[in-house]
This record gives sequence, C-alpha cells and structure tokens, in this order.
Amino acid sequence: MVMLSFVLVLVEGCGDGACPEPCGAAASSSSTGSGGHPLPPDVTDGTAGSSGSGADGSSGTVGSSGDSSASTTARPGADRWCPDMDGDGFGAPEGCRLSPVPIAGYVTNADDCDDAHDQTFPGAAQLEPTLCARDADNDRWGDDTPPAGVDAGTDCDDDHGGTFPGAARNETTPEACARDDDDDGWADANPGPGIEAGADCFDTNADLRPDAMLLTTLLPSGGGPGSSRTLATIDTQSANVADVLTLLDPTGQNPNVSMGSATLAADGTILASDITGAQLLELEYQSSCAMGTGTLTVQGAPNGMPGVVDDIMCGLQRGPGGMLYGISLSDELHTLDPVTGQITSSVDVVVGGQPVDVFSCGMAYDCAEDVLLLLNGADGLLYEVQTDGTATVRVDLTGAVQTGFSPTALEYDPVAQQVFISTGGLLWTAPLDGTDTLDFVGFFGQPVPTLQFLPVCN
Ligand SMILES: [Ca+2]
Ligand SMILES: [Ca+2]
Ligand SMILES: [Ca+2]
Ligand SMILES: [Ca+2]
Repeated sequence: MVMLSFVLVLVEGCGDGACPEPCGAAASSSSTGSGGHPLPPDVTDGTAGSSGSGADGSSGTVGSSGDSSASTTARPGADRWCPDMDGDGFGAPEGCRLSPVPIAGYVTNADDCDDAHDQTFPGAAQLEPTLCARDADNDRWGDDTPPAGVDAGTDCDDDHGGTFPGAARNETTPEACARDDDDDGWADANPGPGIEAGADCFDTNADLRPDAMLLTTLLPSGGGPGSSRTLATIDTQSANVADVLTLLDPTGQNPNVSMGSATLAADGTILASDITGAQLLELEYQSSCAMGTGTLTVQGAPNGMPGVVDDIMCGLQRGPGGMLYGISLSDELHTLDPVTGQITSSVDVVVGGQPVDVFSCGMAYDCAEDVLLLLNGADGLLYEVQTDGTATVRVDLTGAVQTGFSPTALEYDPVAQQVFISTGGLLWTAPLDGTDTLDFVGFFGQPVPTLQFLPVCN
C-alpha cells in the first residue's frame, strides 16, 4: 500500500488576506485531493476536522465551521509556523500557518517586531536583552530611535559601533551615550547631534587625549642667537614652568628663533611660527625623548618678510577640517600649507562688517564648537573666527582686563571648557560659558610666548 504523505497547511484565519479564496471554497476544495482523491478528514478545517481522526491517528479540531476569523486550535502534532522573511530566526505574527512538519522560511514563534530587518529581533541588543530592538552596528545596544513597532534602546547612533552608552570610560559621565573612535576612553568633543560630547579633540589618535597631554610652552620668549631653546611644561594650578626638553636644529645647534605660537595636528605633528625668521618650524621630539632633546626644523621658505610687523604671525592653529590657519598683525586670517609653510589664501578678520585691528594676539581652536578662537590684545575681546574671517565676540574681557592687558598666547582646554591665557608673565583662565570673567592662576617667573597642550615624553 502506498502511503500518501500530506503536508497539512491550513491558513490561519481569513481576515488577513492570506486566504487564497473564500473560506467555504477552500474548505470544500480541500476535501478533495488533487486528482479527485479524497483527503483524510483531519486535513480539512471546519466540521470535518472536528470529528475526524488524523493521519497520525490522533483527532483534533482546526477551526470551527462558519467562523473564518476564529482562532485556530492545532490538532496534536501540528505546529504553528510563522514567516521569517529576514532569516533572523524570529517570525512575524502575520501569516502564520499550521503544519505538523517544518515549512521552509517559517519558524515556530511570532516574536519578530520587524521581519524585514535581520538585526532587529528580541534580544538583538545583547545588553538590552528584554527588548525587541534593532542593533544595526553590532555594538550590543539598541537603536534609540527605531521604526514604529520596534522597542527603543539606548544607542544614540546605531549606525556607528564606536558610539554607545558607556563608550567613554574616562569622562565625567562615563555612562553617557558617547563616541570614542580611538578607544582611549575619552569621547569625541564634536560628535554631532544627539550624542554626548566629551573632551577628546583628537578622537582618531589614542595618543592624543586629555590625560596624556600637558600644557607646554616654547622658551625663551624673544629671539637672539646662541641661547638654548627648550620645551617646558606649565603647571595649570600654579603656573610653575619646568624645562623638559632642549630643542636643537637639524645640525645639533641652538636654533635662532623666537616662537610666536604652536599647534598640534591630529597625526601628532607639531608646528610653530617663528617671528625672527617669519617662517614655520616643525617640532619633533618623540624619537629623541630619551636623550632629552627635540628638533626644530624649518618648513619651507619664509612666509613673510622678517622684521616687518604686519608679517608677524601672532597665532598659528590647526582648525576646522584639520587645516592650518594663522593670524598676523596685518589683521588677516591666513590658510597655510603645513608642508611648504606658505600662505595659500588670506581673508580680513571682520566683526560686524568692520575690520578687527589685531595686536598682541593668541589663537586657539574650540574643537567642541569647531571654530577658531582669537584673543586680541588691542580690544580685550575673545572672538570666534569663522574660516571666512567673520568674527563674533565670544568672551568680553574689556571689563576684566588690567591696564596694559597684552595676551601672548591662548589655548583651549576641552576638559574644563575654558581657555588658558598668557599675558607674558602671568597665566589666566577664562570660562567659555558667557560669564566674561578672567581668573588669575599664577606667575610664570619668566615671559611665556606660547601655550599648547602637547603629548610630553613619558
Ligand atoms: Ca527581524
Ligand atoms: Ca547598536
Ligand atoms: Ca552605536
Ligand atoms: Ca577617544
């Protein structure tokens, strides 16, 4: 005797469009097999099934006659199979069927909250296991703004695996949803909307992080041949200055330079402006830290005329887009080529349509706001300067400055959201919260011409 094997596939309900034809017709036609062979009684729904005996010898009821929307009651041996279109092992609650054997593309649960996305299912975000969440970036946290029907998790950027709650362990709120691309525990200072900003201005370089950098200066102030040049650290609590490295030119001689400003790039390159030679210098010391020395190397030809006041670059700063900018006493913002040291374009620094008279300046980069900062001794104002030269007043120190306030250097502090200011012999801080105050830190004991956070030998 040849046993016919039947796959029992009964459409669950008819109100969801899954029923291929009117329920009565389906029930009727299913009573007769292909070719006119009668089907076993339990293969049909409705009344036939309610009294029949199954192919496996059991009996059961599958639906009730005349009620197309009634819930199905599988006869023993038949499971409820639900479509798993995205193949993540979780089925959609719509379109489920009853079958005693597996159906390709179907699973025995209906727990998927988005069956068109295989990274969305119950437990997809491993650290939020009770949710049916989306974890598209595999960082184990669920999207906090998912599509309708999906549980919201706490991943503030689910397209970026380096952004999640607790990404930045060294920040003051380590549980915040932040971005830490270089995995140094400090969060990107400018990560974009919806993400907690941190204090890492260099989130692509783990060597450049707030706890690995010290406030430094290049000494001595002023020029003159013969005297030794040093890199010195500055204690940000006391303003104490301590030499840490001797700086030599590539031939091993004391370079005849007078430092006006210095700046650090994301790749660790350090450039400085030399007033004596109207030129750029590269400072390199990582390869010679153990010997207690560093090297100052001229970058290309001079970019101005030595001795000409307007050509003095009082500020030099890496800024938006990693570009190199300088501000000179000609009241211009320059863009410079960091390799050749040459000025490639210049725009006037303008506030409210009027030119800013720059004299005795300091320059810094607010990496959180992605804007250059200019502290101008001529008017006691700290400006934000856009790359087109447009300036707006960020901090008004005209009421706080003493007579003869003459800044020589400015540096942005991403941890405290403040700036350090050198007025030659004195160190100050000014908050960037709009309070327009100047706080005295201490005496350097000698004139300090530059301020720059740098990674110092360890
Ligand atoms: Ca899914
Ligand atoms: Ca995620
Ligand atoms: Ca993420
Ligand atoms: Ca980081």
